[in-house]
Amino acid sequence: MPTTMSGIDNNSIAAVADDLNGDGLLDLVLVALPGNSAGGLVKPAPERFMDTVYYNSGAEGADKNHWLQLRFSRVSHHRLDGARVIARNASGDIVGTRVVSSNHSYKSSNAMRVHFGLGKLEVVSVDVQLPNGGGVASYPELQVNRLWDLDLEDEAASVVYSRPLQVE
Ligand SMILES: [Ca+2]
Repeated sequence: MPTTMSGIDNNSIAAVADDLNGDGLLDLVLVALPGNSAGGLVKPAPERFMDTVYYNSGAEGADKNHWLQLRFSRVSHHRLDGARVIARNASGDIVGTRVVSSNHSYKSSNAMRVHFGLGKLEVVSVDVQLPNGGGVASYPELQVNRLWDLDLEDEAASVVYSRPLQVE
């Protein structure tokens, strides 16, 4: 997307995408570190040190689509790191795959949860496959537009928060 459309004009060195305000739209945090590439020889202008947060307004239609966010409990971060999360529709077709990690960008980290953009789907099933033979936990019929907490010990799912589905 051209920066003239997105409004993103920052020369940042690191970025994290996460839903900061719980509306189901991924937001963007850009971290400025201008001295990193100048080797300390050039003194960057003060405004180049400003980090930037871009909240996703959904103005291009993303706010009409459904989403699912998952966080994980009763599992250590050590066991969770690298887990593969697979979302399927009612027919069993894979509609998305994510890998749980706290590190998706250079010099940054993020929460160990996952986000799926799901178009108009209203229900998905999810399998969480832990790395190194750690087992698979399955969660059938998760309603979308919710942040779910998935208990990986008991294979129980509970809603942390939800947003109403958009009616067209
Ligand atoms: Ca958001």
